[in-house]
Amino acid sequence: MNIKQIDVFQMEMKMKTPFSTSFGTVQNKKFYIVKAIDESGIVGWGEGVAFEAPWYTEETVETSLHMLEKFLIPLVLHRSIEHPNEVDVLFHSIRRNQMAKASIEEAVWDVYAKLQNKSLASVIGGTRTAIDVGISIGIEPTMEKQLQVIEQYLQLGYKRIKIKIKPGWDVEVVKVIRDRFGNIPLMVDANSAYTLKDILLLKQLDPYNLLMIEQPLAYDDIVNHATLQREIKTPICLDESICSYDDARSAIAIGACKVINLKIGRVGGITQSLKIHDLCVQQGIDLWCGGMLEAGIGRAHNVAITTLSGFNLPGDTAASSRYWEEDIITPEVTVHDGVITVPSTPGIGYEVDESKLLKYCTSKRTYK
Ligand code: OSB
Ligand code: MG
Repeated sequence: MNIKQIDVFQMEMKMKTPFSTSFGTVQNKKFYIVKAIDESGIVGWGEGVAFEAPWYTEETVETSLHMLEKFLIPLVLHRSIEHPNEVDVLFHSIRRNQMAKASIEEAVWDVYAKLQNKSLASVIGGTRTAIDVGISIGIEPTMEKQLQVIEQYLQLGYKRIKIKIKPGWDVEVVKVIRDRFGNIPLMVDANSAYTLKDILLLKQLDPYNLLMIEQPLAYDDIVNHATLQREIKTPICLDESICSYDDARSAIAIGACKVINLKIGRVGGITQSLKIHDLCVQQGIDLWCGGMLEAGIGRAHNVAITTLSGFNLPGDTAASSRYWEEDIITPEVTVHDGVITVPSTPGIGYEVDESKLLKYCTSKRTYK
């Protein structure tokens, strides 16, 4: 491979409904798409998953664009690359900025798979032809609305319900959901809204048989998660705390989590994701693929990574229509009875509809 041109499309797409967590609400989603074109004319796609503001990790759309233009694109452009793993090596001299790195690395993986005429899923060693999915539901303005939304997605067949919690919206909400829906597969995600002082409160979740509690404590605090896990029965899943293979290794070594939510962007790309996947398999840690409210390209990459055998729990990769009036890929990602059928066509397996891409594009830059 030799990437001769990279286009970066800044995008703005309005979500059908706002999505709220303990730290922020997203509706008008700003993000960007990376298009990499190889010397043979093959096109690969990646999606930047940083948000506009740094409430989830430190990256933003603007920091990603800066890193791409000043550092990452120059490292990749016009370089002969045998395998996408080399992109990860090229980026070693650059600290963090995982989402920026992942967006371009994804595009190179897509080119690579298309050059082999194979699906991205098969190129990375994925074996599943269908993946089970759950749904992540934001904090709703009222309990009644929250229950309605849960009911709607249960009827659509989603295999696991995840709700967001924060202080003042936690134990009681779980109790009401259990009373209404019985023993459905249910989990909660705190997005770092608690501290160790809340240990007694978090213990009150134990009787509700939750699949897990996701990221209860600070994003940069693996040690206290280990302390908390010794005190509570509910398995802890880490999201924000795991930004690299070493984070995963450390967290597992000290017992800070029993489950990992993997997001390709948060860990710096597919090569790193594969390493973390293999580590989880080897260490017996449950693994599933999280989401960043992606449009179709990011969603397609999530589908591909989830075909690896270590992804043993339903992820957050819901249907395109859960987020968007129209997505920028054809076909859109669809869910039937809680299952996504994995495409077997080359690369990410979905076509990018460039007219829709341009419809939601607010500015475009070309690097060559
Ligand atoms: O914590 O997993 C999270 C959305 C935005 C930021 C962080 C998170 C989420 C979700 C939704 O839970 C995942 C999705 O449906 O894409
Ligand atoms: Mg989370």
